[in-house]
Amino acid sequence: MAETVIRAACPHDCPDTCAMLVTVADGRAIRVAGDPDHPMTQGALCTKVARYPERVYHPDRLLTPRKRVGPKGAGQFVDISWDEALDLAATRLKAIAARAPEAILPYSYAGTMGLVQGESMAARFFHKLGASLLDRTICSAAGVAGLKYTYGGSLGMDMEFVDDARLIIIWGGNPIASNLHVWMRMQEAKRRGATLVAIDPYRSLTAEKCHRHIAPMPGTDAALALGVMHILIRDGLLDHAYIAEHTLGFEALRERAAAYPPAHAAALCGIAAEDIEWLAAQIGETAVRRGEPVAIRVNYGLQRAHGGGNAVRAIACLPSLVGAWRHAAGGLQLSMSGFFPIDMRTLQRMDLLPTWPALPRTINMVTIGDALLHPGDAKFGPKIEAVVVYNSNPVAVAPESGRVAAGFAREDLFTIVLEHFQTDTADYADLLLPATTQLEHVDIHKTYGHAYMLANNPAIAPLGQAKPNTEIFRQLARRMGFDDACFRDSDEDIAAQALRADDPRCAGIDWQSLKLAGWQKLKLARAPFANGGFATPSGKCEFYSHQLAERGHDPLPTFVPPYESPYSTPELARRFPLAMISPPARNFLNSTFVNVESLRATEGEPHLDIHPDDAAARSIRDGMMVRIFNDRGTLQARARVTTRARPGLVVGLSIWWKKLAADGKNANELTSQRLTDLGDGPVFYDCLVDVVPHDADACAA
Ligand SMILES: Nc1nc2c(c(=O)[nH]1)N[C@H]1C(S)=C(S)[C@@H](COP(=O)(O)OP(=O)(O)OC[C@H]3O[C@@H](n4cnc5c(=O)[nH]c(N)nc54)[C@H](O)[C@@H]3O)O[C@H]1N2
Ligand SMILES: Nc1nc2c(c(=O)[nH]1)N[C@H]1C(S)=C(S)[C@@H](COP(=O)(O)OP(=O)(O)OC[C@H]3O[C@@H](n4cnc5c(=O)[nH]c(N)nc54)[C@H](O)[C@@H]3O)O[C@H]1N2
Ligand SMILES: [Mo]
Repeated sequence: MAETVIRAACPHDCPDTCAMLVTVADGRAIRVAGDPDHPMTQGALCTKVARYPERVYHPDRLLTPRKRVGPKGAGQFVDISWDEALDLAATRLKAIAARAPEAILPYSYAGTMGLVQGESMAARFFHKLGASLLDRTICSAAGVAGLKYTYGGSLGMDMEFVDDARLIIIWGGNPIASNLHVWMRMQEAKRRGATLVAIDPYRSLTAEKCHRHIAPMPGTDAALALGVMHILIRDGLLDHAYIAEHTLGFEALRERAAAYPPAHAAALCGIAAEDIEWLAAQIGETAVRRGEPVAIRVNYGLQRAHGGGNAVRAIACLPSLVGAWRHAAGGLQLSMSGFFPIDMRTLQRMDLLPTWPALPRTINMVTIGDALLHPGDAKFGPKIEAVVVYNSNPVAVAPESGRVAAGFAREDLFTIVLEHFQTDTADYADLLLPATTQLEHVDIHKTYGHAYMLANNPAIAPLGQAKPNTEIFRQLARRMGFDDACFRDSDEDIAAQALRADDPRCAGIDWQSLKLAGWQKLKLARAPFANGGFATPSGKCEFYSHQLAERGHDPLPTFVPPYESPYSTPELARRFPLAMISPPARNFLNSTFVNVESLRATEGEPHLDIHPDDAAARSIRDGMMVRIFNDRGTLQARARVTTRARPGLVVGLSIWWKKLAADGKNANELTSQRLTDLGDGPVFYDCLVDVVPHDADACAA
């Protein structure tokens, strides 16, 4: 049988955005592989995405529209036709929109990172409707803000060059699980003699393979970075020329760092002062004394606590202090998505808002639980009457899950969910609409971890009656009577609109060329800030930010303690002495893939890693079922007694589908809806708990 190979892109929320080759035989995708020619993908896919066909052809795929028949949350549906489904949706949305369009809320995130199946036709639809706006903060908002006030945007070094770095600091990230292709390059750097350091409260798969692991308590990274600065300044390990030419506010920063002598910083972080001395000496000696490249790979793990924005800001100052930007293999990367010249105005058409340029209210997606349950107050405004969920699974991924589920259980809420599967959120839908996967639709991708644009050509026809998100919103728009020309754009039209053709960074790249080639690199300088040129108002790396001062924030990076910790809330910490984090499991992608049996089998069941001392104090033995709890909820998991978790820390790798866990819950049962210092992001890893053996608990009850 003839096989064809289609050029595609991995759709998932991961910095690697791989170039994929999909082999199709007789209309069926039989294999997905990494493109061997793509300089980042290098022919390798992660275990999850290598199993993408298993997900696409999974027997549980939603293949017809469905209507709820049982109670909310019970997940009982009957099949209906597309006509019936779209009529029902349009009738309900029209009725609400006639009274109060803001009572309708879209809820979406990064189920696909595609610019077409993400916020294009969907955004046009909700803008035309005048629906509430959604602040899409659930992942990176704090870090994005930290970078914006320091560098002027989500900009940084290109990890394609990290092989040549001499010192690599992996700060709050676990690239073996979440950034595999950059890890492969870091391994190459290691072979060439680079020193690798991990800064992570948990001895992750990555941390155990680094030369040194520093384990601060969660949410304390700003103190660590300020301690490092203190030493660099104290010991004169600075690139004075770079500081003078390309930074703003050094004198003020010097004063700020003076308040963080190593002993003090170390106490805040719960580590030894010697760790901070060692780290500062490594950075200073490599970058300043030897003039060699120092690369810092920051990831989002460290910005999921109260002070997340300031933590990123503090760390982002380090490469400028030592002139690490002078090398292509030096500097810092959290995200480089800001380099991509995307035409958001055309894709999303904000101007379609009936009130334009006045905006409807904005709901922060992190606080969806409270927004659904606390209607009508000053913070949330009018009651939300309808939610349309696509590319997201809020009942599993949003914090304080008990409240999120209670919100979606409201009898007077009309919920539409566009999905591949009957997720925890889909169980609460009134109307469940089957969406296509990446193998079945067109898309175009920018990335946040490298500088390549990618095309996704469809490899197979849609399964069953599944439709692309775009087509669902297109047909809904027609039924709502929206007749602007943009609602007739095909997916290819939208893909062709995505890049700003006039931008020199896209020279030679357009949809036509991309479709054929699969991927093309933006035209960027190899070392983006070697000669300054930051995107801030001053054009410099802003140690001191006038914009932050104007907004009433501390203009200098500072240590903002966690909401929940022994020094910020001693009383709470006596009741709940352990800090819980719930970072990504290697075989899941957020809550995606949890229902793929082979991948779930590798993760086993929900675990909680706990240090032997903390376990002994609670009579917890390895393999025991434990109960984890705080004032927000309770959760069960199987204990793994291990020094991977530092003392005082427990770790539950995530994000499990609640209904696939024995107790129907996941880590978000315990997390809070509070927001970060900058960017209004979530604080998933700012969460005190206690743990007891499950059986003892049953006896006590
Ligand atoms: N396999 C897999 N890959 C993924 C994902 C997934 O779910 N699974 N998720 C994707 C998504 S949405 C994102 S946003 C990215 C990045 O997602 P991130 O959440 O950054 O995940 P990781 O790179 O796994 O790194 C998180 C690491 O930070 C550590 N950490 C937690 N709190 C702190 C802290 O306060 N300080 C410090 N220094 N470290 C801390 C954790 O122990 C963990 O090892 O990964 C993407 N890639
Ligand atoms: N406790 C805890 N909670 C967390 C985190 C954590 O580390 N710990 N991480 C947070 C982070 S970083 C993030 S980014 C969020 C992730 O939150 P989400 O973006 O909601 O991610 P997923 O859980 O992967 O859910 C995406 C859903 O979109 C669906 N989907 C995929 N493609 C399509 C499509 O083309 N059309 C439609 N209609 N649906 C599609 C998938 O089937 C999947 O169910 O979770 C956050 N929540
Ligand atoms: Mo994320």
